[in-house]
Amino acid sequence: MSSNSSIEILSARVIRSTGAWYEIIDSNQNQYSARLRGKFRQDSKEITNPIAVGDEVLFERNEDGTAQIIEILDRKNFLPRKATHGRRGHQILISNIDYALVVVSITQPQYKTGFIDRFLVSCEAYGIEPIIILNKWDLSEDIPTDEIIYHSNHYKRLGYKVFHTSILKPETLEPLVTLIANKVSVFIGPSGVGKTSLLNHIDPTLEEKTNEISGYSNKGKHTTTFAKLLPLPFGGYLADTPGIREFGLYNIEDWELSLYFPEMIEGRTHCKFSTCTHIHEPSCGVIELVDSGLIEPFRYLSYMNIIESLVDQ
Ligand SMILES: Nc1nc2c(ncn2[C@@H]2O[C@H](COP(=O)(O)OP(=O)(O)OP(=O)(O)O)[C@@H](O)[C@H]2O)c(=O)[nH]1
Ligand SMILES: [Mg+2]
Ligand SMILES: [Zn+2]
Repeated sequence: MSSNSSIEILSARVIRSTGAWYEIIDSNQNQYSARLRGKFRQDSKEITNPIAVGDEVLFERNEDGTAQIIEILDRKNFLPRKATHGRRGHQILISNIDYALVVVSITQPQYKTGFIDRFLVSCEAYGIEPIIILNKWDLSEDIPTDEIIYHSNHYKRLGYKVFHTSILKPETLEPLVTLIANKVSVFIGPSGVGKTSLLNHIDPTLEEKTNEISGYSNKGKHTTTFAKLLPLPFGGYLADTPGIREFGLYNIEDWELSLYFPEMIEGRTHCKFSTCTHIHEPSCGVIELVDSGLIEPFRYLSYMNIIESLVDQ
């Protein structure tokens, strides 16, 4: 019906940011280079990048084939990271995520449950479903696996999906592919665990497109983004990120932390104090569960370590 396409308002997703320009893709897979409309104002002083990878936006087409972003739709969630170059506030690493794929390796480097738990807490706090990927499973022949399987089963009992993968065994990637089809997923996890390798094995055509990500982390300006969404051949998007040790936990009070440990949710309702931190308080429902063995010691240890790091912030 519209006779003048230049005033048509369309919607798209931001898949990449390079300073003033954004790459956006619409539902018909048309890609545009886009800029923010001049008079667009940033409402939040806390967030240093106004548009993030993953954002859904409304745009107009310009006559030269580029696009102008006129509105950012509400984000359903986002993962933050501290702003770089000593700036205050935080940047949005990526937004509107269905799954955070928390990748660790069973060896080389050996995972630490403390790291996994920090990632899980961050995801819980930011409203993103975390998926645990224990990678390099081909190396399990060389190492004892009892403890690894114990951890894996425990995370499953807590309600998390856990995948055992190896890039050398393509069949181990199939369940993961089924899960992420038509979803927006992001790999997070420490360096060297195999995030980029997994991505390349999930879709070999992505290899070239990810190369430009490496080396970003410490260079570039604060406007450089750290993630790019790659359209998957079977639908959906996947983003790689360079090794991230952890996400800062912003605006979380110590008494709130137990909300992000699924096994503490019920126990904390029996604490004497509503702001109980479950460390030293009397009549604590969570400590009772720890004492009776219903909360795993390794999980409670992670809890205590995270509480301590909150105090430092
Ligand atoms: N044996 C084995 N090696 C793997 C597997 N996955 C990845 N690797 C190797 O692990 C090393 C690191 O892999 P990357 O994919 O670069 O790791 P990354 O998580 O992307 O690391 P950063 O980009 O630094 O965050 C490479 O030498 C890979 O070949 C696996 O399933 N089994
Ligand atoms: Mg990588
Ligand atoms: Zn308590």
